[in-house]
Amino acid sequence: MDDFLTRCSKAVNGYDTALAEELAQEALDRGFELAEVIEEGFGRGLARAGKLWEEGEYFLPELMMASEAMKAAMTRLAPAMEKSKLKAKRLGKVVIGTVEGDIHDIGKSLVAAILTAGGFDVVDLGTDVPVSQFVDTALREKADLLCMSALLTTTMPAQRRTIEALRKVESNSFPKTLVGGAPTNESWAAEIGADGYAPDAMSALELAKRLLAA
Ligand code: B1M
Repeated sequence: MDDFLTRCSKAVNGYDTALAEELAQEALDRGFELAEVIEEGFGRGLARAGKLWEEGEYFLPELMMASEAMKAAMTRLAPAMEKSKLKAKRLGKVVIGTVEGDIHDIGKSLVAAILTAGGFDVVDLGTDVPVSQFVDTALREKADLLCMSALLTTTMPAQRRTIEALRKVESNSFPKTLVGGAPTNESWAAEIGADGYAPDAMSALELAKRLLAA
């Protein structure tokens, strides 16, 4: 399995879209655990491409091509994840998005995919999501959990503003709140009154299950 995950990682890191799709199909054919393939395989390749970009080894087009390879693999896996969601016990409804002013969508989409595969109904609002859209959608959808991703230190405060706005609304059913994204951490989550913080997609799934069971 480790060898297969390394091949998935290399396909994304090397922005080989055709190979990434092939490997996604192989994962389906061989019945591998898809959450693991996404997080430890393709996702790791993308994180590596991000690191190379930071170090100046990759330029923007290479980074974007790596993210396209990841998206192609995810598209191939999506129908199977939908099916496994139907088979899995429905665990609750999640509204997720990247906060206002922030267009980073790869990590957020990874979290959304893992939550979907793990049995949650996920409404993905995309990126640059205004506070009012988070709050309105969470209440309209009667979400059990509101997940906010922020990748920039300058956009982290939007997580706080969303939680504050949620608290001002009169409603009988409030979602729990979960924050994440590279610059956030446990103490930030505590400071803004979020119910939880997760460092990666798998921890987000585990924490979502724990929060909703509590
Ligand atoms: Co941007 N960017 N970027 N970027 N970018 C970072 C975040 C940065 C750290 C790079 C750097 O300078 N070292 C830096 C932020 C610095 C800071 O504020 N601390 C940065 C910057 C500065 C910028 C711009 C301002 C650059 C510019 O224009 N001058 C600009 C901002 C645009 C905007 O949002 N308004 C910008 C733009 C971009 C691109 C468009 C080029 C591209 C995004 C493409 C896209 O998403 N479609 C991009 C990328 C790719 C990155 C890096 C290289 C990689 C991010 C990524 O996708 N990682 C990033 C550096 C880095 O993080 N190494 C960087 C892979 C992904 C799987 O990981 O998103 O961390 P990540 O998600 C993880 C966890 O964080 C967690 O789970 C995921 C894995 O399991 N997680 C959650 C994420 N969300 C979660 C939510 C949860 C729980 C867990 O619950 C709700």
